[in-house]
Amino acid sequence: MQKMDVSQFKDRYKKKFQERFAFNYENATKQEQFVALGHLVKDLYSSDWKETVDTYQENKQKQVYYFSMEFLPGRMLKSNLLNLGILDVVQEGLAELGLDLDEVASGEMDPALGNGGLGRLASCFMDSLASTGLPGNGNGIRYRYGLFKQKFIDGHQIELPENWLRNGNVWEVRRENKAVTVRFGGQVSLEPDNEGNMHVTYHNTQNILAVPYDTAMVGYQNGTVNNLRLWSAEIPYGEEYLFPTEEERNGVKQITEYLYPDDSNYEGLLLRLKQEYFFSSAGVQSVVRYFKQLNLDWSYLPDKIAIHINDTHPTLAIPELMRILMDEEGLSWEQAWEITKKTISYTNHTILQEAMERWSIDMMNLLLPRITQIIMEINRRHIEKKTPLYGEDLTNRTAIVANGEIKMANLAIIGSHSINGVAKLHTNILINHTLHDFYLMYPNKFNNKTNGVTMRRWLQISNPGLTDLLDETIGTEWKTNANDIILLKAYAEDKEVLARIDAVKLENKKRFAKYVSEEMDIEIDPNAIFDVQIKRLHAYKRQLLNVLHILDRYQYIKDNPGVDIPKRVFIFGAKAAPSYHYAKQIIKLINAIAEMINNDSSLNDLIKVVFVENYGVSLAELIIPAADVSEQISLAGKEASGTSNMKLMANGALTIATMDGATVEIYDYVGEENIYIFGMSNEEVQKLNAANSYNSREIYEKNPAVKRVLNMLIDGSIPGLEDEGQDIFDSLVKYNDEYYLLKDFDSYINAHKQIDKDFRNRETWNRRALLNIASSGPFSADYTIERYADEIWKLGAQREPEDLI
Ligand code: GLG
Repeated sequence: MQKMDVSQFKDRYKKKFQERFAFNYENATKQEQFVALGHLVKDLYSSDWKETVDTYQENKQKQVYYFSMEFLPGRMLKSNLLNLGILDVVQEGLAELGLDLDEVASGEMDPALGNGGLGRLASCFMDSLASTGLPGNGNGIRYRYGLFKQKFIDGHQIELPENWLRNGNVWEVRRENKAVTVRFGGQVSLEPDNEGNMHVTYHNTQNILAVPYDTAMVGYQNGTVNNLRLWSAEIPYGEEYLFPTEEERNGVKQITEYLYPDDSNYEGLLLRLKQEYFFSSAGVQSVVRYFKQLNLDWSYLPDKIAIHINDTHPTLAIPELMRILMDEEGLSWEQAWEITKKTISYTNHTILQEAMERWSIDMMNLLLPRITQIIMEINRRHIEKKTPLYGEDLTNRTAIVANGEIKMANLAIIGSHSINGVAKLHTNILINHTLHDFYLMYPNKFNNKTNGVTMRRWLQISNPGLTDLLDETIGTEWKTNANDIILLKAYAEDKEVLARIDAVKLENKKRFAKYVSEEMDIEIDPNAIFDVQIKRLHAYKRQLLNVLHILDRYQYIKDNPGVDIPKRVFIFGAKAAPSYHYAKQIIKLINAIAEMINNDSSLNDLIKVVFVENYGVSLAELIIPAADVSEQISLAGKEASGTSNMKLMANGALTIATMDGATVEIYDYVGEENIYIFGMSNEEVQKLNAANSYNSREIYEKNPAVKRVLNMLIDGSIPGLEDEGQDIFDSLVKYNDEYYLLKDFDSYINAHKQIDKDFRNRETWNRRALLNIASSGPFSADYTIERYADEIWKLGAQREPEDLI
């Protein structure tokens, strides 16, 4: 890309604006100002985009296709500017034109095409693939409506449609000439031709056109621009098609209409199965079409293509690739199977049983008769081959088909060459428990790839103050080599640097406090401890434990008027799946205690509760740099990895946590003095489960603090609660507290008391914040992605920046 100075930028921007809108930028809305800038930015990377794609093809480089039902990219303007190396120029140029970059940037919609960690991880990976110069593409769904927009009415969560495309989407390019057809329903028959070869014929299928929309994934100042391809379902056109009825039109439109709003919780509906096959089939077809242009023998497919399936949602890519290789390209079962296994790899993101996808065979057969035949045959051969080796019991436990259902994780493991967990602890749990039978069969397929986050969005863009501090102390190498952040350790005793860490944090807290004041009409003190829990609302993540601590603290302050403890602001951001009743009750509870506490002047502002509405990537960018304390309090063994834990650490928050997910690795890097660990370990949880002796009512009866806090839920102390108080109380006392909150209560409260004490000593606290920042480098997604590339995808040689100039 050609470099541009401030005055060139201003000229181009004015011209671009005029061309698009035929009036002056000064009279425009933020959204219009953004659109013009977006188009200008797109012009800047378009030649690199084309060149990257061409080069991959000319060099016949091996490419990876990351199949994911969810992507959560966040607003793309600043990320593109940063990666193109023109963030400063544009900021300055806009300022000279009387515009503020942040304002203009807020004119962009934040596409919520994902639920939480899994979708955001996919987007961090897209950024890292391009930024490390690796040939990697995304493959997903262009949902017409993203994840619902959350509103609170009387403290209850209300879901509104998120029409993110209403003003168009600057970044995408519709590629109608690359469309493919995806078939549903009908019947299949196998018929011999004149030479006796079998042919598959389809009858009465519903044919749907999958149209790709491509979005550039711009690498960090390296000239690489990769592709994210999202598919949209449309009615096929052409003379062979009659004009569709309204019902047919709606049926087609529905497929890519909206994102399923469940996180770690699986909802089995026909439409979801359609979505899964739709984007898996379209993706595989387009990959195969690309491979055919290379004019190589089919056996080279795994040398040129890697397909990664992000959780089990895209597992139908396995039978789909088999189908294409056999039915359309005439390969034998054995050839197709070898190629498929070598091409595909799979990541598991959760061990929660309710999240394990299973589809009824009948439903699958109705919708995808040929795919079902192939799955049944994969299963038959698996059982036939493995039973003599491993015996009937073990082999049957690994069957893909059982009790009238198809188990997607089993298919994903059997039909791929690699399965990885997302943190060391999680991978160990997969190996030793959840997928132990498979581990006995295929020990070499199992590996760990601890998650990572892109430091570009989560540090450089969201925390410019800290970025400057790093640049001025340790230089700028860390931006391309995040491990360099460790150099900051050398400043741990430097009082000036520690004071700056404090000042940067205070600025970020003021920025968030301003948002809270303007949007929520709550005044919070930037000098208070900002205690943050941001993640989907789920019982296993134990937001309720956080609530119990708040209530305990409330009681303590009430009992001790004038007590001298640091102020705390408890900050929550969380959406609940619309059908997850209990999670929604907890949302109501948090809002009710916020209402009670924030309006109680006798508390002297010692506690405030802020529950932001509609938490998503953009709000995370505002909250994370302002956090002092990071809450990672899931029941040990339940959170596969977590990724907000890494972002918060990199921004200098201290973690209060159970030994769960990737937090265990955070502990290893940062050391026990710089983190607050509490509660049961995974082994202790396992033991307690096995002993079957847990009695939450006994804790309630014997522990006065617990009793007092829980009674608040049912004795009318919290205004505005209806059934929620009783239901939540019952979940903890009557139904034996499934996630062991009461068991971990005391040690959690004690850890918080320690935080109160430690926060008082500013210098020590800042030193520990510094050590957290300094230890966060290994969690850069650049390293994670390099490990995927080397160990799973075997991407081999890559373009060097010198080749690109
Ligand atoms: C999952 C897990 C998280 C994990 C994320 C990305 O629950 O612990 O960090 O994937 O691997 N469903 C998720 O968000």
